[in-house]
Formats: sequence, structure tokens, C-alpha cells
Amino acid sequence: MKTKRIVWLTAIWLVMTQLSFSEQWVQDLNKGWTFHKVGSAKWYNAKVPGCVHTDLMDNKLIPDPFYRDNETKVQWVDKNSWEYKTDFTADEALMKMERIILDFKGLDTYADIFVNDRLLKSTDNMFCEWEVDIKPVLKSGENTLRILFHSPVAMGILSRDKFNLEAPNGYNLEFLNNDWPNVGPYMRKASYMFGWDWGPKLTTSGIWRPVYLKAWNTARINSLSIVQKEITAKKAKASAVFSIESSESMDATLNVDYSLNGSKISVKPVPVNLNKGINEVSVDIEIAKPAIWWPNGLGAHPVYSFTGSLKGQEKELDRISTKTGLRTVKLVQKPESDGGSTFYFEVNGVPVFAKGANYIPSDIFPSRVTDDHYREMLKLAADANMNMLRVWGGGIYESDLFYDLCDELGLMVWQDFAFAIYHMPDYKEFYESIQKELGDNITRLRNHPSIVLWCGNNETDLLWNVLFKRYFGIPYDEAEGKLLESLIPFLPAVDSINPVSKQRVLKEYDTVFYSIIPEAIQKYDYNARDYWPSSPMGGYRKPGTMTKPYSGDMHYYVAVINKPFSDYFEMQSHFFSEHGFHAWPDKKTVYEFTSVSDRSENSAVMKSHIKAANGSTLIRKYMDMYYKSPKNFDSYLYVSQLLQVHCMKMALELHRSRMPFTMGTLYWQLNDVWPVASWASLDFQNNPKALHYFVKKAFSPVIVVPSDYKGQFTVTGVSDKLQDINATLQMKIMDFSGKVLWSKESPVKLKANSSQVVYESKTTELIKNIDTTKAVFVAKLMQGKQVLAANEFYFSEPKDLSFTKADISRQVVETATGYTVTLTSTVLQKNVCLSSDEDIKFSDNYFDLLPGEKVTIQCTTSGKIENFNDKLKVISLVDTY
Ligand code: BMA
Repeated sequence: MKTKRIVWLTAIWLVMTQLSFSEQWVQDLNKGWTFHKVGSAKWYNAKVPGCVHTDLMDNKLIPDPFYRDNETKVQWVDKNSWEYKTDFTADEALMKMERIILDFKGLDTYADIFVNDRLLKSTDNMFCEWEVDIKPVLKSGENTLRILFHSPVAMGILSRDKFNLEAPNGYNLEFLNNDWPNVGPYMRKASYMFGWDWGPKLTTSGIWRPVYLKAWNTARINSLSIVQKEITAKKAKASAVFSIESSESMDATLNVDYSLNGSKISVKPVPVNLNKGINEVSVDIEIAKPAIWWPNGLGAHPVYSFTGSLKGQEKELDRISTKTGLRTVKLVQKPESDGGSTFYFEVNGVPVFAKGANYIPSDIFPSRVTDDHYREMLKLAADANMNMLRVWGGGIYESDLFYDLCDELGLMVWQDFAFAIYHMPDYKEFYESIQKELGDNITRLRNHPSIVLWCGNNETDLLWNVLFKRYFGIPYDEAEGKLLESLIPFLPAVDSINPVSKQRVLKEYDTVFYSIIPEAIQKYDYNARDYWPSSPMGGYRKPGTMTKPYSGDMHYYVAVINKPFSDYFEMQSHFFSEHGFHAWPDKKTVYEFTSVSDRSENSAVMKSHIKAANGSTLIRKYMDMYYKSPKNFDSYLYVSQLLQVHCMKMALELHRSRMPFTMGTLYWQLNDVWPVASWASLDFQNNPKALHYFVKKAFSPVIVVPSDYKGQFTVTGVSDKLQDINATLQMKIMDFSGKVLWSKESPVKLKANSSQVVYESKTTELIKNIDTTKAVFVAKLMQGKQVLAANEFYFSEPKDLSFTKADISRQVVETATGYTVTLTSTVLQKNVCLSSDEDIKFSDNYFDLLPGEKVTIQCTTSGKIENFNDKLKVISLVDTY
């Protein structure tokens, strides 16, 4: 959780010290930076926080790597070392302070820190915060801060050589075929920067988070943790745990205030006796009738503010503030009669079906992500009825704002530690660096109510149980292994390997994920959340999740194992923490990174913006299975998005209708780091793909799901609501001109927080005498005239449906925020798509327009658009072939 000190600017500080109010000095050092390539004479302006690639771009020294295949043209950057410097002034008042430090919130990665040309510290971990004592070298007047960033590639080679063990990594991190070795796993730097199957290889360096100059006298508060002990409707019991650093032993007083929506309550001051050094001291808090924090869709998400202050004999020495929400949460893994165990989250005593997506960093250069981008993206996730995001381990520990927004929006966070599918060095300094990383990040994040789980890593257990066991010749469960192996198509040949290496890799895995991490969670988070060592896994030291009896979570990719989308029906799991299918982003985004000559399916530039193994071949293969071949490039982009929805509609609806057996579906992935064909539902500029509009429907609190499995047709009602619902189920089959061929209506009672079959029939019975190439099944759950849920189902694949071309008529009305467009058609229009070259946000898109039905779309614009109607393009699937 972000802990804010009161920032005294120099001038204010002088006034304050005269009044002897506080002993703290905090000054932002993010101005006046310049940078250069080590060895070159010329220095250029730099931005802090920032990174070398964005600084090179701002100075027009490299082209935008997102455009065309420019990625390949900037690969020289990470083979070089870079230096940054700035000057700052120390006045007499500062010089008199007892302690003076520089506080770096993030340095990427191997940095030597110099003040006035004296080397003060060398860093080795992008995820750590570094405090450097500068008192001994500080001069009154001008001082120079210089930071040398060593080439991450060169340092990675040194680390790998020191490790001196070659074993396979589960991921080919070097997507670009150059002569440089795969060094990502050998350093504590975000893995995705070395290339991933949705990201470019742009391995940057720099001061990626802010820098502060801080000074204090006597004592300061290092952190404040609100440890929740008992939360009920009647009362909340918590402890405000302070970590205080003091330069002398003394008597002091701790004060804690808390507030929700303005009204402040003070807890009785607590006298403490501080020792010289670090002190952990706490104040008990009891809140009567607390406002409880709930996940999105289940209630409000109130966030309490807490302020803690430390008073010495005469004056206040320091003050810190933080926020938290009050709730209980646990991961329930109850043993089941068949030997498996459940896997679901229980929040405030209620089992919650987790609906959401996997989150990867918002940019390949994370230092340039704006507050507005985070706000828009997370709002889009919450608006799509999500209640959980998994912050994936190959990325970064996100910014404070990210988690603040998740708290405010009720988005639960499954937080991976930053490890993804590789084995790592086992030398002492590497472990120490990991320990510091865990302490820094758990301390920063632990007060966020949104974080509901710590997870050790992404897919390292999977890697260990398949790849390593096979590589090292260790026996493993054949059935599990075969399935898992098929998910990892790039297994290296079994080799003769030194038994010492085998022992080392085994030990390293156990040391990091079964000792170092659990110990850090106990020490810094007081075991406030559950720990799951790896995603996916079957259970503690239990591989695989794919066969009976089921336990743990699962990652499942239908295209990787070369199966039709219907294979989703065969795959069981209590919790799908990853699954997905990839698609191109919108035409507008594709046009931005291509020139005219690049705009064909298999052009070199298009291929350079799809990193998934056999990516474009797979899109084409599945497109041919389900859709008529698109007539041109623009249609191809649009149909690729429909194809993604076609897969995910089956998946998300199926998973929800299997509750309570399945209690979570997090699709891969929410967002992108650059313009690319990927599994994401939002592109890198937060433009929704067809999938995102669809997800909002699939994750609605109440849904109705028609499906056909092995000749049995069922309609399932699913409700996340915590009260039962009485409704009427209306069903009909109609042809594409609206003629009703079959209909049925029945009352249903949907039980709270459950799913149930509300209609079933043999499929052949239902569709006898019906031409399924021209028919749609429509289900609606009604409460009086209100539609609680609606859905369509087709008995034939889209390529076999036969549509008639007809106009889509529209009525446009100007509104305060833009326009509303009401669409109708005499025939069924599948996947109606509204688009424009203007900047317009549509309230819905890619929906099926039923014959004779009216659909009204809100079009939000930043101002009036001349000839809006002419500029708005409306097509449907029938226009693509
Ligand atoms: C999973 C993830 C990522 C990857 C995704 C798509 O394995 O954990 O590593 O990008 O699949 O292939």
C-alpha cells in the first residue's frame, strides 16, 4: 500500500523547522537529468522516471520500435551501458540533519550510484527499492548524482557464468534470432522485457521509478501495516504495526487516526519505549460496525484511511498514512471424497466465483504508463463485470496506483511473485537479492484489500515437473506427463546431465518457493493471505491438474494442443487461471504500425507483430474451421476478433455454468504491451477488441447459457447474486427473417450464488424439421418486462450459416456526451460492428442484431463530429466474404 509522508518542499520546510513541527525532509529529485551512452561525449536530456529507449526516442536517436519492424533496429541498445546524471543543492539546513539519504523507488537493473564521483552502491534487482546514505559525501551547495547502468545482457552473461549450470528453460525468451544468449532468467529483471509470445524484445535500462532526497533527525517511521485480526458486521479488530528506525533509545508516543468518508476517529495514544535501531511496535484498533469491503458485483468497496504519527518528548518526529479495506479472505482447498480438493476464494464467508483475466504490464516500457491509462484499463475491467485480475509473474510488481484502483473498483488481485517458468541461479547473492525484493514489495503491497493471494511463480512447477524431470531423467507420472508435455511443444532432447546440476536445480526450486517466499510472507505479511507456490499446480508438491481427482488450478490452451474449441467441454478444473485464444487488434491499431504495403495477412511486418508460436498459421487454421474465408485484409482483422470470441464464448459460459465445481475463469490476457496479435481483450491503447464487449456479457451477474454437448441441449441459468431470483425463462427458435419456429416459456427460480439447468432436451428433438443454417435459438430470463439475461445460440458453425444481405437502418440522436445510434434490420445481422476513423467509444459492439429488434448504442465522443452519420460505418459478418 502506498504510504505517503507529508512532503515538505524546501521553503516550507524552513518555516516548519523554525516552528519545530517535524523532523522530516522529503525532496523530489526527478528534474534536470541528462544521459549518454558510456564512452560517448554528448549528453542528452532525459526523463525520470523513464528508461533509455524512451529517452533515445524523445531525442530522435532511435525510431519508434512499435512501428513496422523497427524492433530489430534497436537491438543494439541493450548491449551498451548508459549513464544518467543530475545536480542538486544541499543548503545549510539540510547539511545539519542527522540522517541524509537518497531513496530510489526503482532502478533497472545493474546500477552503480555515484554522488560527487564517489561510488556509494551497486544494485542488481529491478524490483527493489534502494536507500543510500549520502551524508558522508554530501557538500554544502551543488552536488552531482550520477548513475551508471551496465548493459543487462553483459551482466546477464556474467551472472549465468557465475551460476555455471546449463539446464533448459521452459520458455524460449530469445524470440529474435541474434547471437546473444538467453540471459533473462539469470537476473532479477522483468522477464517479459527479453521477449515473450506477445511482446517485443526490448530490454531497457533506467531510473524507472522516482528518486527522493530524504533527511531526518532522531527517528522515522519506515512503514505502517494494518493487520486485520477479526472482521465481523459488529466489529473489526486490527493492529497498526509500525516499523520505526531510531538513532537513540527514547520514550515516545504513537497516535493512530482512521477515517472513512471524512469523519476522523482517533485511537487512544500509546506510549512506547524505542530502542536504538529498528523497532516493531503496534497499536490495537477496534472499529464498531465496520463498513466491509466486497469484490465487484457483491457489494461496496469502502477503503479506510489510517494515519500513524510518532511523537518524541517535545515534538512530532514523523507521520505516515496508508489505506485498507476490511474483509476476510481465504483460498479454500477442502478435501473431496474422490481424493481431490476444492479451489475457490471465500470472501467475508461467501464463496466467490472468480471472473477475470490475467494482467501483463501495460507497456514494454513500464515507466511511461500514465495514471489515466491505468484508470481507463481497470475501469474497463470492472465495467466488464470482472472481480479478479491475476498479476502475472513474468511482469512487474505494479505501481501503487494500480492496486489503489483495484481496491476502489473491487477487483481482487491474484499476485504472482516475479518469477516465470525458468530455473534460477543458486548463488548466495542471488538469494539475498530475492529476499530484499520480497521484503520491499510485500511491505509496499500488504495493506491492499484487493490482494487476495500470493502466488510463487508462473508455470515453474509445470516446468519442473515435466521439463526438468524429463531432462534430468527423473521418473514422473506418465499420464500427467503426456498431457503436460503436449502443452510444451519445445522440449529439448534428454541429455546426459551432471548429477550435481540436478541436485542444484532441485534444491534451488525448493529453497526459493518453499522456504524463502513462505518465510517472507510470514515475516512481512504476518500470514494475512494464502500462498500458492506456483500457477498452475495440483497442490503442494503435487504436479498437474488435468486428470481426476481434480485439485489446484489449470492453464489450458486449446490451440496449443491442436484441438477444436469444443475440447473445452472435455477439460475439467476447479479453477482455470489461464486459457485463451489470440486475435488481431482493431484495424485502426494495425494501420498505425503498418505502411500500406504491409497490410496483408502474411507480410513480414504483420508477422513481426505476432510472436505466438505459429501464430498467424493458427489464426488462419481455426478461421478456416469456423468462418468463411474473409474477402480482404480489413475483413480478416475483423473475423480474427470474432474467432477469438467464438472460442471464449464457449469457454467462459461453460466455466460459469459448471459452478460450484469450477469456481474461477481468468482468461489470458487482459491487455498488451505493444501493438500485436495476442490473446488480449484490450489492445495496448485500451481499445477493446470484440472479446472485451463479449466478456462483459459473459461475466454479467446473471446469465443464461444455451449449449449443445454430445447431442444433449441444455439451458443453464447462472447467478452470482446473493439472493434467490424468481424469473420467467422465454425460449424461441426463429429463422433469420424473424419467423418463430418453436417457442417455450416457463417459470424458474434461480438459487443464490449457483448454477442450474433450467431446460434440457435431446438436440435432435429440438431441431427436427429446422434448417439450422438459417435458425437461431434465443433465451431470455425475464422479470416482468425487465430482461435479466439474454443469449443466442446457433446449431451450426458461423461458416455454415446462410445469411441474407440487407440494410441495417439507423437512427442517430445527438446527446450531451455524443450520439445514440438505434439499429434495426429485417433479417438477422451477425456480429454487427460499428466503426469510424473518429475517436468514438461504443457502449456495445460486435453483437447479434435479431430481426425486427431495436438495439441502441451510446457513442461517446469528445465533441461534436461533423457528418457523424456519414463517418460511422456499420457492417456485419455477411459483409466479410
Ligand atoms: C502462459 C502464460 C504466458 C504465455 C501464455 C500464452 O503460459 O503464462 O507465459 O504468454 O501462456 O502462451
